[in-house]
Amino acid sequence: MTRYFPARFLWGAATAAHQVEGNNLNNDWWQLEHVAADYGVEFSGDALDSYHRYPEDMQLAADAGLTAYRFSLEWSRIEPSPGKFSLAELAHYRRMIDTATGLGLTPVVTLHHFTHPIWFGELGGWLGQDAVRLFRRYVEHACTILAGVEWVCTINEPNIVAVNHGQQRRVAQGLEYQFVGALPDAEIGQALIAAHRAAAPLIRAATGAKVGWTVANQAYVPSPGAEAKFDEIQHIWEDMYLEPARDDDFIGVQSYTSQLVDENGVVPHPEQADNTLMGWAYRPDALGIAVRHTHDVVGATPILITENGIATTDDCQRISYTAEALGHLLDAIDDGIDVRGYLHWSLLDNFEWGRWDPTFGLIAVDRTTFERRAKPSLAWLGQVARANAI
Ligand code: IFM
Repeated sequence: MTRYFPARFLWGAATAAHQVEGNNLNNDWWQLEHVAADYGVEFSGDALDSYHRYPEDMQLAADAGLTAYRFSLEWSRIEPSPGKFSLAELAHYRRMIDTATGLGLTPVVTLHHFTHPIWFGELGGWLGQDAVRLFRRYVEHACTILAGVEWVCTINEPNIVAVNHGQQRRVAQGLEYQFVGALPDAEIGQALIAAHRAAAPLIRAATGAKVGWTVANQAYVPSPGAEAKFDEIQHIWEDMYLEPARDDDFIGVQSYTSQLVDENGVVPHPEQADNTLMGWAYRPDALGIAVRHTHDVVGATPILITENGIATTDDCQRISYTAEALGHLLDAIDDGIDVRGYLHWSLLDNFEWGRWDPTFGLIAVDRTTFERRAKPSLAWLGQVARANAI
């Protein structure tokens, strides 16, 4: 049976600057990659050289039939030192927007995707006294190149930022890095919420774009009797970041897997043969759980799937995972949830934050020649986009 998606549904793929551009020398991740190299953290280096090759990346997406491309601006390029803005870098990102639009791809622009300039970290990062004002000032300058952009995400996965920066904070306090079971740091989370709340109205006023942020949904499921712990975990992990979206134009749902919560908290997922290359459970149904939970919290705010995908070397598995996830998404849409589009993670096999082996891409890249090779899943998703149906 053919099942259709709503009219004007966006079909696209997503990337983030640091994961594809290369040579982002001036951000905290580049710094971390050097400091943590002895612990097995890999370098982003040239990444995929998408800083120069983005027209080819976008062309491949458009030729396949996709209608949207989500990418991020790199704050550390735009504001290399405090208060000094690069007009050339702003012009670079404007060219990306124009290239996407020229190819028939709706740009979905993220202003902050995990990285920040080294100087921002030196001023205390998200807990620095001036963090919100500094982010707002960067956003003000970013707005100068956003005319005509319809979708703007302020901050990507603030809940994961709060986990990562929370860990850095623990280490700075002389505590151990928690490899398992780390929770988002609620104080950092509150700073991110304040930054989002300061930036969103500004972007709306300056550009008329739809503004929202994107939350990493865990699709938590309670084990019997663990409802109280489940509520606590869900609030600290997700709901405190979803609640501000009630005032937004959309909420970005990012979903990969699902996890159980018992009376002790999130149950670590065991090693299993069908785990993805991230070590996550193979759970295409997570997208449906994530969308429904998001809807329960945000109410009428429209949903955009800003990330969903799988790290695998088996492209047939990528297609099956995505097909099944889209089926669950359609079930939620059929139940009346307002979903505006689906952006696959990721367009390219990219730098997975310290690792190169988890391949999420619809396109493989030779990292010595930078040659792009579209995988069958790109053509498959393009066909779904053209038919607007599965
Ligand atoms: O690669 C990341 C992305 O940067 C943010 N969301 C999850 C993806 C897969 O881990």
